[in-house]
Amino acid sequence: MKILLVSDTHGRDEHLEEALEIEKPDFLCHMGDLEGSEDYIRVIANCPLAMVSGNNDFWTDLNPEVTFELQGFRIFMTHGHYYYAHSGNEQLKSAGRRNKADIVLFGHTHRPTLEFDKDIIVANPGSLTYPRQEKRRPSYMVLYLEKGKLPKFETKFL
Ligand SMILES: [Mn+2]
Repeated sequence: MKILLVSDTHGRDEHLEEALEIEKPDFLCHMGDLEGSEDYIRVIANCPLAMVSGNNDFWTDLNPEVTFELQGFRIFMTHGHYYYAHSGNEQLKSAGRRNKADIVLFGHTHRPTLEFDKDIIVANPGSLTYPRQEKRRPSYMVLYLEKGKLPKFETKFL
Protein backbone atom coordinates (compact mmCIF):
# COMPACT_ATOMS: atom_id res chain seq x y z
CA MET A 1 0.00 0.00 0.00
CA LYS A 2 1.35 3.37 -1.04
CA ILE A 3 0.69 6.26 1.34
CA LEU A 4 1.45 9.91 0.63
CA LEU A 5 2.59 11.83 3.73
CA VAL A 6 2.29 15.62 3.61
CA SER A 7 2.06 18.52 6.03
CA ASP A 8 1.95 22.27 6.42
CA THR A 9 0.39 23.26 3.10
CA HIS A 10 -0.96 26.47 4.69
CA GLY A 11 -3.77 27.05 2.20
CA ARG A 12 -1.61 26.78 -0.89
CA ASP A 13 -2.26 23.43 -2.50
CA GLU A 14 -0.46 23.52 -5.87
CA HIS A 15 2.43 21.41 -4.64
CA LEU A 16 0.06 18.94 -3.02
CA GLU A 17 -1.72 18.60 -6.35
CA GLU A 18 1.64 18.00 -8.00
CA ALA A 19 2.64 15.34 -5.45
CA LEU A 20 -0.74 13.59 -5.81
CA GLU A 21 -0.35 13.60 -9.57
CA ILE A 22 3.17 12.15 -9.39
CA GLU A 23 2.54 9.52 -6.73
CA LYS A 24 -1.13 8.49 -7.22
CA PRO A 25 -1.28 7.12 -3.66
CA ASP A 26 -3.75 4.64 -2.15
CA PHE A 27 -4.05 6.78 0.99
CA LEU A 28 -3.19 10.35 2.00
CA CYS A 29 -2.05 11.56 5.44
CA HIS A 30 -1.98 15.31 6.11
CA MET A 31 -0.46 16.34 9.44
CA GLY A 32 -2.03 19.76 9.74
CA ASP A 33 -1.82 23.45 9.03
CA LEU A 34 -4.14 23.17 6.03
CA GLU A 35 -5.57 26.64 6.65
CA GLY A 36 -9.05 26.11 5.23
CA SER A 37 -8.28 23.60 2.49
CA GLU A 38 -9.86 20.59 4.21
CA ASP A 39 -12.78 20.23 1.81
CA TYR A 40 -10.69 20.97 -1.25
CA ILE A 41 -8.10 18.37 -0.25
CA ARG A 42 -10.84 15.78 0.32
CA VAL A 43 -11.83 16.32 -3.32
CA ILE A 44 -8.39 16.35 -4.96
CA ALA A 45 -7.00 13.42 -2.91
CA ASN A 46 -9.02 10.94 -4.95
CA CYS A 47 -8.29 8.32 -2.26
CA PRO A 48 -9.12 7.69 1.41
CA LEU A 49 -7.36 10.10 3.71
CA ALA A 50 -6.62 11.11 7.29
CA MET A 51 -6.00 14.70 8.38
CA VAL A 52 -5.40 16.45 11.70
CA SER A 53 -5.62 20.11 12.64
CA GLY A 54 -2.51 22.19 13.27
CA ASN A 55 -1.78 25.29 15.30
CA ASN A 56 -2.97 27.46 12.37
CA ASP A 57 -6.29 25.63 11.87
CA PHE A 58 -8.86 27.48 13.92
CA TRP A 59 -12.32 26.87 12.43
CA THR A 60 -12.13 23.28 11.39
CA ASP A 61 -13.95 19.98 11.85
CA LEU A 62 -10.63 18.14 12.08
CA ASN A 63 -9.35 16.57 15.29
CA PRO A 64 -5.88 17.46 16.57
CA GLU A 65 -4.98 13.78 16.92
CA VAL A 66 -6.11 10.57 15.25
CA THR A 67 -5.08 6.94 15.66
CA PHE A 68 -5.93 4.29 13.10
CA GLU A 69 -4.62 1.06 11.59
CA LEU A 70 -3.40 0.35 8.10
CA GLN A 71 -1.93 -2.97 7.00
CA GLY A 72 -1.72 -4.10 10.63
CA PHE A 73 0.28 -1.03 11.70
CA ARG A 74 -1.11 1.34 14.30
CA ILE A 75 -0.56 4.95 13.23
CA PHE A 76 -0.74 7.98 15.53
CA MET A 77 -1.02 11.33 13.74
CA THR A 78 -0.69 14.76 15.29
CA HIS A 79 0.61 18.13 14.15
CA GLY A 80 3.39 18.26 16.75
CA HIS A 81 3.00 21.60 18.51
CA TYR A 82 1.66 19.88 21.66
CA TYR A 83 4.81 17.79 21.88
CA TYR A 84 7.65 20.26 21.50
CA ALA A 85 8.37 19.04 17.98
CA HIS A 86 10.97 21.77 17.52
CA SER A 87 13.01 20.26 20.38
CA GLY A 88 13.25 16.74 18.96
CA ASN A 89 11.17 13.57 18.74
CA GLU A 90 11.14 12.35 22.35
CA GLN A 91 7.74 13.71 23.38
CA LEU A 92 6.25 12.50 20.12
CA LYS A 93 7.61 9.01 20.72
CA SER A 94 6.16 9.01 24.25
CA ALA A 95 2.76 10.09 22.92
CA GLY A 96 2.97 7.39 20.28
CA ARG A 97 3.75 4.74 22.88
CA ARG A 98 0.87 5.89 25.07
CA ASN A 99 -1.37 5.38 22.06
CA LYS A 100 0.21 1.97 21.36
CA ALA A 101 1.35 3.20 17.96
CA ASP A 102 3.90 1.59 15.66
CA ILE A 103 4.29 4.77 13.64
CA VAL A 104 4.01 8.44 14.68
CA LEU A 105 3.37 10.97 11.90
CA PHE A 106 3.71 14.68 12.55
CA GLY A 107 4.58 18.03 10.92
CA HIS A 108 4.93 21.55 12.29
CA THR A 109 8.71 21.95 11.98
CA HIS A 110 8.64 22.23 8.15
CA ARG A 111 11.72 19.99 8.09
CA PRO A 112 11.64 16.34 6.96
CA THR A 113 12.66 13.91 9.72
CA LEU A 114 12.69 10.14 9.94
CA GLU A 115 13.71 8.11 12.95
CA PHE A 116 13.53 4.34 13.42
CA ASP A 117 13.64 3.50 17.12
CA LYS A 118 13.50 -0.03 18.54
CA ASP A 119 9.74 -0.10 19.01
CA ILE A 120 8.46 2.95 17.16
CA ILE A 121 8.99 4.92 13.96
CA VAL A 122 8.64 8.72 13.85
CA ALA A 123 8.26 10.55 10.55
CA ASN A 124 7.70 14.14 9.48
CA PRO A 125 7.45 14.84 5.72
CA GLY A 126 8.33 18.53 6.04
CA SER A 127 6.28 21.22 4.30
CA LEU A 128 5.04 21.32 0.72
CA THR A 129 4.58 25.10 0.90
CA TYR A 130 7.09 26.66 3.29
CA PRO A 131 10.13 24.34 3.59
CA ARG A 132 12.70 25.38 6.18
CA GLN A 133 15.41 22.75 5.78
CA GLU A 134 18.64 23.39 3.92
CA LYS A 135 18.02 24.28 0.23
CA ARG A 136 14.31 24.80 1.05
CA ARG A 137 12.75 22.52 -1.50
CA PRO A 138 9.11 21.55 -0.90
CA SER A 139 9.14 18.05 0.60
CA TYR A 140 6.87 15.07 1.18
CA MET A 141 7.26 11.39 1.94
CA VAL A 142 5.98 8.19 0.42
CA LEU A 143 5.37 5.34 2.86
CA TYR A 144 5.05 1.77 1.62
CA LEU A 145 3.18 -0.35 4.16
CA GLU A 146 2.69 -4.08 3.79
CA LYS A 147 1.42 -6.22 6.61
CA GLY A 148 4.28 -8.07 8.31
CA LYS A 149 7.03 -6.19 6.45
CA LEU A 150 9.28 -3.37 7.60
CA PRO A 151 7.70 -0.02 6.59
CA LYS A 152 9.64 1.74 3.87
CA PHE A 153 9.83 5.55 3.70
CA GLU A 154 11.08 7.72 0.84
CA THR A 155 11.64 11.46 1.30
CA LYS A 156 10.99 13.36 -1.92
CA PHE A 157 11.43 16.96 -3.03
CA LEU A 158 9.70 19.01 -5.70
MN1 LIG B 1 3.06 25.09 9.79
